Amino acid sequence: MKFALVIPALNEVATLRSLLLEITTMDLEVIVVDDGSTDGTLESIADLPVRTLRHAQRQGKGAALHDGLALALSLGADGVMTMDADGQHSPGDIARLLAAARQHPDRIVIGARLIGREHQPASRRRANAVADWFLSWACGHPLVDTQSGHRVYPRRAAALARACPASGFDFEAEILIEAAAQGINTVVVPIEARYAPGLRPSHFAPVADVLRITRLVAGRILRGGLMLDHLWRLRGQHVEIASPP
Ligand SMILES: Nc1nc2c(ncn2[C@@H]2O[C@H](COP(=O)(O)OP(=O)(O)O)[C@@H](O)[C@H]2O)c(=O)[nH]1
Ligand SMILES: [Mg+2]
Repeated sequence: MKFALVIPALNEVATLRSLLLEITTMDLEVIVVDDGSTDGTLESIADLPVRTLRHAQRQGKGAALHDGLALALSLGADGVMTMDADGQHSPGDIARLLAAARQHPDRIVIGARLIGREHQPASRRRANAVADWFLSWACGHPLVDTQSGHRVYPRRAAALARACPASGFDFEAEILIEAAAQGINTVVVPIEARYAPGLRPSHFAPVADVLRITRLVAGRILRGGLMLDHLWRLRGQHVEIASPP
């Protein structure tokens, strides 16, 4: 299978180059989508063998993923991995996520931050748990770490981005719901939650982004007539963890 890797980046000059130096040795078509960075992010990687897209102005993480996924598909990728640019995802996990994608070619692989969860700020952990619960409801199968940006989408799921207008951090929730509606399930690969000291503050706005995600998910549940059958289906089900390669 041929995989592409899409990295959305907003002002990541401090981390992106060293991240890419570890990745460009791998057999992956790497696509960086720069979202109107003003810190020289793109210039800092100009000599590296990666494809780049640039938005003149910030459009949001979802908008960046949209364009990256579309380019990956146009290059003929069978699956598309996504990964953050700020060093919170480790290149050391890439092989495990790809192995899970090969094992489960019809599922979305979620790199879920289950290792060292206690390092995640408590407020973010609570917000994630609430998001996981509502998204599991909307999708009709159990989910964990639905806000994780480290994933592998099979081609069929990546193509659903076209049906997902969300342009911010809500995109990653929307595509899970869209995929579930098409019968595409998920499988989890546990990864470490990395919160190094000195990390730049998150772009995730705790109130505005949580509201956006809640509105989106609640809207889908309401439009689906409350989806009580989904709640029923969730009873006794557990998240499926991919077996190690
Ligand atoms: N393209 C784009 N990327 C973004 C935006 N906000 C965040 N990102 C990227 O999305 C990833 C996750 O963002 P981050 O602020 O670290 O959020 P967190 O890790 O979920 O707290 C990083 O690679 C960022 O560069 C945005 O507005 N546009
Ligand atoms: Mg981050």
